[in-house]
Amino acid sequence: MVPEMTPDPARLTLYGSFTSSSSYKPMLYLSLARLPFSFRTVNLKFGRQKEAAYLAVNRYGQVPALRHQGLAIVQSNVILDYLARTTGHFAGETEQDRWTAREWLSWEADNITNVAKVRHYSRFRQVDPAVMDYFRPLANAAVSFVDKSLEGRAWLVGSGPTIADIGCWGRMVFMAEGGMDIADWPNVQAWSKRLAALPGFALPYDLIPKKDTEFDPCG
Ligand SMILES: N[C@@H](CCC(=O)N[C@@H](CS)C(=O)NCC(=O)O)C(=O)O
Repeated sequence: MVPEMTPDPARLTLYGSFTSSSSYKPMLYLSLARLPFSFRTVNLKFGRQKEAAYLAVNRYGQVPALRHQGLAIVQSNVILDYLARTTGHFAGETEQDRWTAREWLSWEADNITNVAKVRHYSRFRQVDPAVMDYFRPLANAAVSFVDKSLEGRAWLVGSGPTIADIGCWGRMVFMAEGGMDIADWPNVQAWSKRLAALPGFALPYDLIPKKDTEFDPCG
């Protein structure tokens, strides 16, 4: 079924998919922020992301997408930035923190994406081993950089969780499905436990529904 394309403009409506780390990022934000929203599933297995109705929302033919107040916002990190700016959670305490959080999201898209690739090629698509030999060291290097950055600190930016943590963790969450053991990066592992202790936290398969759902945490 094609997801509903005429959502209530006043309500946050997120389009996403069950197995997608990019969808998990805004889902996690909304869950941690305890915000009400509508979830509309876009079934990647059936290619719904390439259908005209969805392409009208997200020209790249990918999940996620967010609709709100007549706007269509795509790219998971831009969605995180939008949510932080409009709903006021996890943006960062100071002006510098807010820019540093956005900087992490930009870095994430270049680097942690390699973790997603290793997971994708392990779980969804068989590739020549040479391809894995190329991406695995890049994935390891990205997680190692996060690990080093977390040395002696609880969160990537400032003194509390921000969209930087949600964006970076959200893309590396499936690392075990790519054969990457989080225990190899002790600071990352400790950080993931801090994230998991936040009210509203859930892992992707517990958080992202397989069908259209209304989330009303306060209702
Ligand atoms: N840069 C994009 C990446 C989005 C992305 O890769 N989405 C995947 C699922 S995680 C997707 O829709 N794949 C299906 C396709 O490309 O056809 C973002 O961060 O939103």
